[in-house]
Amino acid sequence: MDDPRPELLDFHGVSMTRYFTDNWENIQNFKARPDDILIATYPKAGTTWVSNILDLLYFGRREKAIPIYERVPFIEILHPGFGSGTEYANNLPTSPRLIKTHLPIQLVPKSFWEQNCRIVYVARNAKDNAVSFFHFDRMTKIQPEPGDWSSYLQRFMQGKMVFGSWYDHVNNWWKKKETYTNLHYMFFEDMVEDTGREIDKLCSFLGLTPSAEEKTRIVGGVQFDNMKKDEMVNYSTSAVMDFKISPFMRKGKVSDWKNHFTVAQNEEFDQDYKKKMKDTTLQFRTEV
Ligand code: PPS
Repeated sequence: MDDPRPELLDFHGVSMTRYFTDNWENIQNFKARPDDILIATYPKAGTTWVSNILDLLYFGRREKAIPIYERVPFIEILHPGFGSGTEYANNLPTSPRLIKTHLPIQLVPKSFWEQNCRIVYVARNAKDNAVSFFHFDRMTKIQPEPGDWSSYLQRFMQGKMVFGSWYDHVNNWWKKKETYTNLHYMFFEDMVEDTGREIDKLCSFLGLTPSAEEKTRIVGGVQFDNMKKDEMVNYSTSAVMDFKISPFMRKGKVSDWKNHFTVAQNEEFDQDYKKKMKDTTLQFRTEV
């Protein structure tokens, strides 16, 4: 991709880039179906992991190899390297349709709410999320230049990331759970700790009853090392990522933040975190 990297822009109070706003009319008018399942996350929280799990639960092993970003369209994207998310979603032959979004809750197309669609939200602790996002922005040509780690972390705290503030994102989706029962809120750290247990919870939310054999196959298939090798989920087929800089399936761990945060950065971050998260019951683990 020879296009220059995009600039951050302010979109209804949320930092975005044109790749996620250029198709806005089609996004807002998207017609969700009652059986659609929306996979919602702040970027780098475990979207691909949960997408792969859901795809395997519903459709098993597919005969034809199709990359995850076509199987689970990213509804708000519009870019030559990825196509249009709404078009992919509208042309999905599957039922249910699995659809990915990183949108903060207030920007989600209203038909998902009107149709009372099931939504799986995945959240990841802020420190690891920031580290993962930093490496992703380094290697993904359609993201703004990340700059150095220290300035990146400052911008993370200010919410000047693509898709806005992590703090607002995870909190507003968490609040929604109080009034919208078709929302299953998951944590990346829980998935790392016990993938099988989290798949069981997911299945009970979705009303699925896989056989013990099927479950074992899925739990094994979605382990980090297996997904890292699988070209259909590891994004190695994407033209906009430079794996020489960093792979998409990078480490898949909890606590990698400890290899990035200095003591001073950690103190400043913790102080700021306490202020921003003081009114929520939402709790994250930064180690397991
Ligand atoms: S994206 O671009 O927003 O869709 O990225 P997303 O898929 O949400 O997040 C990518 C991070 O999730 C890690 N990952 C996994 N970790 C453990 N096990 C499995 N199976 C797995 N699949 C994806 C991936 O490695 C990225 O995290 P980091 O910390 O960068 O490794």
